[in-house]
Order: sequence, then structure tokens, then C-alpha cells
Amino acid sequence: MIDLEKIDSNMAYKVKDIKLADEGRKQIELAEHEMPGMIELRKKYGKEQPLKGARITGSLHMTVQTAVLIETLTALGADVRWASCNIYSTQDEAAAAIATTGVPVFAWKGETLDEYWWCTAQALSFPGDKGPTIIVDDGGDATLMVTHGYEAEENPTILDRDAEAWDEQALIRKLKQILSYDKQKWHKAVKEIRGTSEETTTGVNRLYIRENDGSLLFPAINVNDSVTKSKFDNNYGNRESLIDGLKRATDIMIAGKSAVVCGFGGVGKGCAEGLNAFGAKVSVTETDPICALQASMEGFEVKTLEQLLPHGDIYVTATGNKEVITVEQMEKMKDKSIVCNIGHFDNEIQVEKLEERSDIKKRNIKPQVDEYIFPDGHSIILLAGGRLVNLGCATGHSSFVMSNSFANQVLAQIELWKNKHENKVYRLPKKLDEEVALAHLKHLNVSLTKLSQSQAEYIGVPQDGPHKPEHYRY
Ligand code: ARJ
Repeated sequence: MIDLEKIDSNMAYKVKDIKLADEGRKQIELAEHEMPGMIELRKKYGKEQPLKGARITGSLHMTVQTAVLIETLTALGADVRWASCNIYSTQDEAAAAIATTGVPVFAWKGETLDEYWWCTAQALSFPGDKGPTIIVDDGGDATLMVTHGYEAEENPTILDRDAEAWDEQALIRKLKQILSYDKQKWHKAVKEIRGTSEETTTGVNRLYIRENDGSLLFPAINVNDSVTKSKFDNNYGNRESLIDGLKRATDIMIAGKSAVVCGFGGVGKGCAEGLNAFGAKVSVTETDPICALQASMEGFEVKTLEQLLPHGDIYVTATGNKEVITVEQMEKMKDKSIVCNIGHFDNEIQVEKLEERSDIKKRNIKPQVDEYIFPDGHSIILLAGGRLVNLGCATGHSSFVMSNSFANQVLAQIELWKNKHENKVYRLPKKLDEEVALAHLKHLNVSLTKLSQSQAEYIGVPQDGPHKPEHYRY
């Protein structure tokens, strides 16, 4: 048992089973072969050590792919500590492999919410009473802990509110505990933080909200909106990993089923396409007229959830919003409907309400697969407790697509560490986006056509890129 009351910056690591390290190492080696972007960055910057002196805290799913990211950051000179950003997403063998290299990792599959925030606090606490100098965030939980902790040091009464979400209650408990013995922890940390780079759409939303209301305490780089992240990971990544999650959890035949995808943004597009490719009849729900039109012109029926409830067999939320599927709606679904979420946070499906209803019975089928039985006897199958199904029930996106996302992360970390920025949200320049793509072309045997000087002049771009104007959205 760990002592959740204490933050111990000298603890070497906390993982499920350190003996899994060999297994993890072999998977990491295979992943490296599929992550040319990571290997190229190690080659390009290994000598120069651009991250030397940086203390990096990562709050991002502790998978095999993330292990390759961590080892790229350390190869560039950084001192790294890590926690997962989801209680179900850790691959225990990857965590063990990284822990044996001397990088303090605090992550295991199946954390409680209190353990989760302990892990995040551990990753944010470097020996010698220090915090990080830069953060790799996915969903903004490391930034949230630092920022909320900082605000509570100025006004402790903000921690006295009645939080509804269980996750938020656990964060408040942890921050209160820390505040009781250290009134300056987060102020000391913020003084040295040069910035954060954010992986995902919903985390980026949080950053822009903070930028607009003036509560952003340090600079941030929006990695999600690099083209080689959002148009690849969110789309092609989910196209495969959603199916992987559904299959590993339920073994369901997808062909012929009615699948409902809530949200047709970057993630929803990939999900709808993946389900369609497996032969499902795909319907979409949307609030945005442009995305609704896109879905329709891709051949998907666009309806309201109410209209689809009598028909759906599989429901996937991918909106980035909250309470997209309510308990009342689940009550109207067909028997044994599969309900899951692939957006970053756990509140797209009303799981807490489902849990609180004493007339609904829960039966665990296997880890991360639960059946909820309604009073009339019909049931729904909920995957990964409403959290990211691809990471909770499978192992997330494949290495190749993550190599693109993580190359952007590494470039963002170098930028934050080497240059001073204002407390604003930035994006990486288009040229770097193209470099990330370039690093992955050889692996797929791509031959690129080169613009001649006169062709480049004709369309008004430099010959060596960026080859399209910055605002071009792809
Ligand atoms: C680590 C992963 C993996 C994986 O980049 C994706 C994103 O935006 C996150 C939302 O939380 C999940 C992240 N992601 C997907 N697959 N991170 N390892 N294998």
C-alpha cells in the first residue's frame, strides 16, 4: 500500500510490477521501428542536448508509445518524471520498463481517483523541493493541479466548494492535503515553469479559456492543432484504435450493426470511418452545422440521439462535451447496447448518475467492461467506465501515428525551454509541421515531387517550404 497522505519526491517509482520491465522493453524496441520521427529527433539533437537542465513533468497515458517519447526527451538531456493522465490507460509493462531506467514513473492500470492525483503530484515534485520547468500535458491535468493549487494558496476558501464530479472532489482532497503542510509549493513551482505543451483538443480548449480569462500562469503550446497531430492522430489513430477497443472488450461483430457516433469533429470522423470500413451502418449526431453537413456528404445519416435510440447497437461519444448520453437515454436503448466514449474526459456519458441510481444493477463482465441492468431487465454494456475506450480496453493508437504527435511534442518542449514566451497559447510554425511529416515519408516509401523555383514563385511560397500558407487547414 502506498501512503497517499505523503508526497515523496525521492521515491524511485510506483508501478504495478517492476518484473514486467523485460516484456515492456521488447515492445518498446518494436515500437521504435515504427516511430521514425522519434528516432530522427534523437539523431538530430542527441549531440546538442537542447533539453539539458530542463525538468519535465509528463501527464500523458503511460503506454509503449509514450515510453519512446520519454526516452527521446531524456536522450535530448531532460530530467523527466511521469504520470498517466487516465486511470485505465497505463500499459504496466511500459511503465515498468521506463522505471528501471531511473525515470520516476507513477502509473498503473486501474488507479483510484485519489491514487491518480497522488501520482500527478508525485510527477510534479522533483527532489530538492523543486517543481518542473516544462510540462507535457494531455488534457491539462498537470496544468490544472499547478494552477488550482496556486490559486488555493492565494485563497484557500476556493477548495471549500461542493464539487459534483468525483474527479474534481479527489483533486480538491489532494490539494487541501498538500496545502496543510506547504503553503508555497505551487507558487515556488510556477516561478520556474517556462511552459506547457498540450496534446489534445479538450486540453487545448481549457488553455484558451484560461488565456481569455487571464488565468494562464505560464506559456503554452497547442500541439493538438499541428496538422500532423490533429489530422492524423485524431483521425487515422481513432479509425483503428476504436475498433481495437471495441473488439478486445466485447468481441462484437461490427458488420451489419447500427453504430451511432456522437460528434463528427477530428475524432468522430475517424471513428465513423473505422466503423463504416468494418461494415456497420453508421449514424452521426452533431450540433455544428458544418460538421453535420460533412457527415451527411460522407454518406452518414445525421439525426438526433433521441431519433436513433430505438435502432443503435453501438454508441460512441467523441464530442469533447459533457452529458452527451444521459441515463434516461441509456434507459431507452436496445438490450445489450454497447456504450463507450473516445473523447478525452470521462463525462460525455453520465456514468456517475448511472452508478448512483440504486434501482440499476451493475455486473462486472471483466476489467473495464460492465453491464448495467435496468429495472425492466434490459441492460447496456459500458466500456472503460466511460473513459477513453481505445486506451482503457486496448492500447491506444498505433506507434506510427503517435510518432507524428510526439515529434510535435518534442519540438514544442525544445521551443519552450530554449526561448522565452508570454503567457499565451502558441502553435508550432508550419515549417516544423512539414518537417514532422517529412520524417515519416521514407517509412511509407513515399517519393515527393519537388517544386521548381519558378513553380514556387508562381504560387508564392518558398521552394523548401512551407509549401502552403499558414492558414490552409488541410
Ligand atoms: C499515448 C495516446 C495513445 C497512445 O494523442 C492522443 C490524444 O490526443 C489523447 C487524448 O487523451 C490520447 C492520445 N493517445 C492515443 N493513443 N497517447 N499512447 N498509444
